[in-house]
Amino acid sequence: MISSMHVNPFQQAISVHWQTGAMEGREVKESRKLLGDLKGIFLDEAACASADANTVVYRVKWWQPSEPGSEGGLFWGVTAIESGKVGDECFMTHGHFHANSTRAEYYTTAQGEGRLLLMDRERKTWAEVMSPGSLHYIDGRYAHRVVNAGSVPLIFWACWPSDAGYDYGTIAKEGFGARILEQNGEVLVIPQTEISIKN
Ligand code: S6P
Ligand code: ZN
Repeated sequence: MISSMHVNPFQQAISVHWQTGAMEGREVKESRKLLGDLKGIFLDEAACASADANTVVYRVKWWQPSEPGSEGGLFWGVTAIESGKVGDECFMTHGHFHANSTRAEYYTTAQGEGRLLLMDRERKTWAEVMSPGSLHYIDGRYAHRVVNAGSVPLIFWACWPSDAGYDYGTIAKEGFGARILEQNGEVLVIPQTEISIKN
């Protein structure tokens, strides 16, 4: 018989379903980003303005068992990005640097097809292909954004340190060094320098 002193209070507090991205539990937090929240993020501002601002672009669920900012803890979350485009550009996350550049992160894809855009402080940008089972180690120095390049929701799990923090401002101001467009069924990684006229 197991005495109560051996019962971990966290055990079974949260449950996840790998494939669907379901994550349930009293302490699970939830947020969603609408097109209207992502103004200035997409290239084609006219297309963004003419679309319904209430369109859901992505949802995030996460669990933070330790205080944000505290050292040594880990957070766990899932993001589901809808399939869709603004002009030729695929739906994507806002993207961020970690406020603490020594704090790395893991992503792993459960469903869908996409690209993980990574960028260093010199704006050098590259992409990793995301597909079911792909595992991505994100160095704490790199900004990260996920783009849904497929026809179903892109779902990925993430694990990151409780004191990673967020720097959204740099991306809001300067964007990434490349964009993911879909034209005639082809997914293209276009360097920002080649599309600067439109931005
Ligand atoms: C947190 C982690 C993810 C993102 C989520 C949404 O470090 O990278 O949970 O927060 O994918 O992206 P964003 O850029 O809106 O935070
Ligand atoms: Zn992150």
